[in-house]
Amino acid sequence: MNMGSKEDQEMRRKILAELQEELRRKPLTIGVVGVSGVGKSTLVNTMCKTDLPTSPTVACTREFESQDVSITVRGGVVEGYRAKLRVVDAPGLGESVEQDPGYLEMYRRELPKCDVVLWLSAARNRAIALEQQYLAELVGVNDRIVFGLSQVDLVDPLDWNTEVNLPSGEQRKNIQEICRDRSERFSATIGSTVEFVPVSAGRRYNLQPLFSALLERAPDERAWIFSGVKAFTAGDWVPEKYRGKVMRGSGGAGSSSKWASLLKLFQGKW
Ligand SMILES: Nc1nc2c(ncn2[C@@H]2O[C@H](COP(=O)(O)OP(=O)(O)OP(=O)(O)O)[C@@H](O)[C@H]2O)c(=O)[nH]1
Ligand SMILES: [Mg+2]
Repeated sequence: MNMGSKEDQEMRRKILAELQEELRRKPLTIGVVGVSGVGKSTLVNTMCKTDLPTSPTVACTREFESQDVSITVRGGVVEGYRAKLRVVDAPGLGESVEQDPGYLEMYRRELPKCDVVLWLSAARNRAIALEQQYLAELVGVNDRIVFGLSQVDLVDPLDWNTEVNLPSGEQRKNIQEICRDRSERFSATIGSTVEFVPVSAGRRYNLQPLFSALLERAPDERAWIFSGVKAFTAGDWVPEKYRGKVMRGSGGAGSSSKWASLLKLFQGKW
């Protein structure tokens, strides 16, 4: 017999109310940025199942485009709960000298609103001086950046293993080498350690590790919501101010096992 189920239900209701309130105030917001053509809109389309325009030939996105999506909690006692996630697709930097000042202005205005910034850099682009310049300029606007090495399916020798949907052995070595090299260069630019996550939106490759890296980079005061939609695992995901409220409201010194069971509420999935 489950002695604490009523209290558990009540506590769960309160936690969800807090979560919903915080998400209503400001959804989890991820900004996707980088130079033109690295595949920002394509990645957003893949993640959010949207239909943003993309182009194989010319610069495409002209404004910051916000997509609100729900990520559904899978598993646990609140299976089916939908948390709102905002993914913002940025125009590509470096499109032209005419456009750049305006785009940079937009970046300076929009990036502070993002919890996390996803900086995409195309695997095959070796001329990264321009990206380094933008990064040096924008890291002061929002430094919670995750770096994604995009379009890795286009790395030589172009023999993607379609059967298992993974890079071939040779490709994997080259991708690792590019990640290492790019990490080194970008680290030097911003003066702190950068690590690139290899991804391919086209092949839907490595999106989950990318998402996890984004969740981990969330600002401390919002990290509890991010971990809430990911998985309730540790006992400290709810900040004190909420925990106090929740525990008081539950009518007493809730047992640690009860609390632990509540921490398993969510198991978010992309
Ligand atoms: N092979 C491959 N092609 C990709 C991938 N991601 C994007 N592309 C292609 O790259 C081209 C540019 O993609 P976009 O998504 O428009 O790039 P963007 O960064 O949004 O470009 P701007 O809006 O101009 O800044 C398109 O032709 C995409 O189909 C990928 O993972 N693999
Ligand atoms: Mg675009």
